[in-house]
Amino acid sequence: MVSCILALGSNLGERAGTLQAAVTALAATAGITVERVSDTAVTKPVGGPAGQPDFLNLVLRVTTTLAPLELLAACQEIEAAHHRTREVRWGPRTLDIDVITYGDETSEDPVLTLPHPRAAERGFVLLPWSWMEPEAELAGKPVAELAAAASDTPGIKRAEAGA
Ligand code: PH2
Ligand code: MG
Ligand code: MG
Repeated sequence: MVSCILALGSNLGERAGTLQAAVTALAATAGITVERVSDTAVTKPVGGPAGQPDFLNLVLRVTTTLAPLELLAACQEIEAAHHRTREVRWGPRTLDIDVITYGDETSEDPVLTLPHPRAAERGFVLLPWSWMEPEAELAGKPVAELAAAASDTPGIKRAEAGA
């Protein structure tokens, strides 16, 4: 069993329903157990085309018996089930599921770099993670401190329950 952080985002369609369905689908996947779900953050888009809608973002603590690339494949299958297409890098999307950490593993593999190469600068990952696990660390640094330093953090709000 390996403990991992996954980050989910949506800024098209029924965002909250999509995220909920994705959590349910991950929990129903053989070899994945969802241990914790963060509160949902309402976040301004970072990068990508101007004028895209706000995201809803959340993070999960999962344990898994899957290998890293199997976990990635399971995430991509669930993205595909939500009609995710990949036309524009960092463009609007119905569902994005990123593997942020896989145990303490580090990898330079461009298919799945571990930890996620931009996670340490992304408030939309770090802040909901710090809400869920105030003591968490990423590559030896407190996630709450990284969140406080991230340039997009000031624009992030906690979604109302049921939003
Ligand atoms: N995902 C990106 C790029 N920019 N911005 C926000 N606020 N939330 C995201 O999930 C996000 C983003 C690439 O996957
Ligand atoms: Mg992403
Ligand atoms: Mg992704």
